[in-house]
Amino acid sequence: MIEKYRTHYSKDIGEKEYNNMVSVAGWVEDIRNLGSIAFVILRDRMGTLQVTCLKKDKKELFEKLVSLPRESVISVRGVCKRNKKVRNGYEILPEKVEVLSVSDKPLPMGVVDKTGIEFETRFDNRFIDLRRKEVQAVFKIRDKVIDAARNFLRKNGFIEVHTPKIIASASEGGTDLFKVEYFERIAFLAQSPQLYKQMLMATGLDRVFEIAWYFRAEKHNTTRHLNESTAVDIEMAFIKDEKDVMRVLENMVFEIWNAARTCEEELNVLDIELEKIRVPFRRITYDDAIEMLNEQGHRIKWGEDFGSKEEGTLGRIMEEEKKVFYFVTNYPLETKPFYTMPQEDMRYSRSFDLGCKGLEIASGSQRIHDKKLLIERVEKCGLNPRDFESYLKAFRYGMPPHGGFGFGIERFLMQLLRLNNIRECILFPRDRNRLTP
Ligand code: AMO
Repeated sequence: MIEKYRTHYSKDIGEKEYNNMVSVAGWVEDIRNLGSIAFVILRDRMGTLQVTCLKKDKKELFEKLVSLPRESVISVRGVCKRNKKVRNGYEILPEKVEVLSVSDKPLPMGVVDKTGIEFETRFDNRFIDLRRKEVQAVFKIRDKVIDAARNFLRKNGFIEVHTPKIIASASEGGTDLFKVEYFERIAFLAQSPQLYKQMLMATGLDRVFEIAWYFRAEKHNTTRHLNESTAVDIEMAFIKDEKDVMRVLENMVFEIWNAARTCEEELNVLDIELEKIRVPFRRITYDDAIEMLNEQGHRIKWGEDFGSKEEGTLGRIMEEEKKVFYFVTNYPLETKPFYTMPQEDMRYSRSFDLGCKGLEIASGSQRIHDKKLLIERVEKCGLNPRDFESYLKAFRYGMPPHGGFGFGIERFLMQLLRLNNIRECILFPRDRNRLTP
């Protein structure tokens, strides 16, 4: 690696660099000025290293270093010396220091200070928050997880697509839509790629996925909701029923969980040990789930959706069975969106949710592919088929049986990494109160 300001990262330096010149660059994490000697802790994306400057040898450099405010960005060229007393076994004796950016003081928040920093302060200064290694660890694992999902899906014949985010009609029902001024008309931000991924099933592409954005104007400001979130969305054609889709989902989750388990360094930073999981995941019908919940003192009536309390209880019951993931299947038709395939009795649907330790992290279903039935369901759900004309058209000229799921990336990460606020899992969260940074 040769960059203009650096030849090595802190971590790349080993025996073969000892007594040689290296260039390193990064943020000044800490400066200790002992009068005749100064220690500068420099942080780069791999870790930290120590720059040691003796006043009697390098008076000018010494003054330059000790006068720097913390978090300034510098590049240091110097000789690397073995030193067993320093944490990484070496130190850099500077010959040249270039100051690339001087930080303002005081800092709005510390990077290494152990004292608790207020949640809002952290998110007001997210670029600094993201300098902290436990925060970076979340995003390194997130990258690994998304990469593993992509690889898994591609291996299984899915191609990656990108569908419009400015749309004309609701994909998940009429409420929770963000309006957008679209020239002379009103448009909406997509709640999900639902309608488009289904339309793609009429093209012969057969298996598609999208790392998608969801925009939802949900007013509740909770630790598990974002107004802008991401998901792995898939749609697949020629399925027998929703069970084919569930198999893809559980195998994808199995692979990404195992990919996350290889992030040893990041998991260590977060002090997390990830247990082994097994497929297939436990399947519970909605009716059985109600029974289990009501036995635990809940009072759910048939036809009601589960709230966070019920989800939590279900998670605890599953934990006793040592199940991290579990499907809830066969939901009443009326709890699910218009595109969901009904069972023959028209009471239940061919749908499922995937729970993880008490939180819904994904949902999916077989879809209706019969145009007549679809229009009936649109109307039954209080929507106007005319608002869905371009979507419904795709069902008129040959639409195979199909199904898919939406898997919430932040929700999954939150459960994987035992974080208690979903905002930790997205770089710049959007919620009811936060639109910046
Ligand atoms: P659903 O609305 O259940 O289904 O969303 C799928 C998954 O996306 C995540 N999710 C959210 N995460 C954070 N904040 C939110 N506001 C939020 N809303 C949803 C959850 C959820 O399980 N079109 C269907 C999917 C499909 O059938 O293919 C859909 O959007 O993890």
